[in-house]
Amino acid sequence: MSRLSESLYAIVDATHAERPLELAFKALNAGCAIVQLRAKRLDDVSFLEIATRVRSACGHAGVPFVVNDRADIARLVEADGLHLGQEDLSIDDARKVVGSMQIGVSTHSLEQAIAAEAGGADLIAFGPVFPTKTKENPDRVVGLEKLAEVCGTVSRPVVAIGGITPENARETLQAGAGHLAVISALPRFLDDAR
Ligand code: TZP
Ligand code: MG
Repeated sequence: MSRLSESLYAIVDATHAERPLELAFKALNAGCAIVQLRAKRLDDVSFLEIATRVRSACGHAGVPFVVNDRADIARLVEADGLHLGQEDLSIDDARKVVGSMQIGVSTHSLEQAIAAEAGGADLIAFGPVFPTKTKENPDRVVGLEKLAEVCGTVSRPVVAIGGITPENARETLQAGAGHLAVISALPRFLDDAR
């Protein structure tokens, strides 16, 4: 059975993690597949500084680095990807800033997932699959059946997000998710990977 860390889309949340850089380095050491930096309440200078350092670490590790929300910062640090929510820039507008960079889009229904793919998303994040306390005003829990439906419908890779833990990781992958995006349980996944 494959190691879970290989399926990990590690979201380093600078609002929730005490030491975001340390967490990013740990995730890379554990062999995670992708690192995303999320910073809802960080000033621009700090966001750019952390993004520059995580970008560099990801480059050395050969792991794709994704910036959440901020097309400008993604471009400045030459990230591999930008991640957009339903209320962020449209894919078309973001492309004017980041060009051909990979763009992921958060979706919360089958309709949104289909629309994101039609709009040119390279990757579809779908959730919350399970209840989550991390996101402010989270959308309704979608569950594993809906995840499987989305995975069976869209052609782009699907990343499952929301309430994913080492306990529910396997069933989430079995539903068809390519990767597991994790914020609060990330330290637990990394401890398990040692
Ligand atoms: N989008 C949907 S759920 C979520 C986001 C950003 C939060 C995921 O955090 P956690 O702690 O892994 O549930
Ligand atoms: Mg967003």
